[in-house]
Amino acid sequence: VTVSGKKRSVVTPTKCSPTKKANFMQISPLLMKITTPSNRPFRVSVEGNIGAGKSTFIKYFSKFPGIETYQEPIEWWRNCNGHNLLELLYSDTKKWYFTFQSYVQLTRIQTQLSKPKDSLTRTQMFERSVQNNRYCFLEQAYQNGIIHPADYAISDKWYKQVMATFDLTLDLIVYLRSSPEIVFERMRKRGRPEETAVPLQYLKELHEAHEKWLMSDDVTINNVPVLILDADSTLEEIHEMYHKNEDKILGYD
Ligand code: D5M
Ligand code: MG
Repeated sequence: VTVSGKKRSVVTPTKCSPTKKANFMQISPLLMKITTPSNRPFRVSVEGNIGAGKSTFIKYFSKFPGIETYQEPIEWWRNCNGHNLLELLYSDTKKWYFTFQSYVQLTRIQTQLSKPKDSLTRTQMFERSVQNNRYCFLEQAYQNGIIHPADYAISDKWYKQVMATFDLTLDLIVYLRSSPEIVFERMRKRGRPEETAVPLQYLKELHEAHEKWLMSDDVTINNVPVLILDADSTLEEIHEMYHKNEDKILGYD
């Protein structure tokens, strides 16, 4: 499949049932042929359900030389001119979803457009992405009737305009693929006050949204190579997996 002059890597998906352990999969060798535009660092986003271990992943990679990491700016969402948007979102999801989305998307654009702080920076790593907002969270909210089709249409138009105006492209997506039951337990243990009432059903819907987005062969939904890692594993196994894939993840291969 040719996408804007470059080959897209194809990962053959094996179905991940929410109740079964996700399989660790390797990326296709085609991924190695993808080159980064020379005028900017390699851009990788880390994707996965709530509690999949994105922050742990980013912490692990932040110690490497030549990498800049960007955790989700959750504190900005908790304090937008004094308003806790995350709390509003979970207190009345239908009412606040669109509002939350629009602010989160603005912060993601700001983050993803960050100029490298250092001339030696070879890799920028983001926790989630503008692509995620559009094809994962927004999509599931629309499909599950949480947002009005008019709000969906407006978000889509903004997304298209923003993508046509700025270079927000990614070179790699790392998908921390998990089972909803496992991340549900992790979320409860972590105990973020805003998330106490988040039901397992929501994590199941988010899981499906990640699957539809990242396991799809439809290049209009995703044209970025995806590296899939099993996020249900133990921390020890997970570290080994990270170590094995370091060069790919950092764009050194
Ligand atoms: O994600 C942090 C929290 O923010 C978690 O409750 C999910 C929520 N979140 C993040 N992005 C979105 C969008 N775009 N819509 C709705 N909710 C969102 P965590 O996975 O814990 O790092
Ligand atoms: Mg996080």
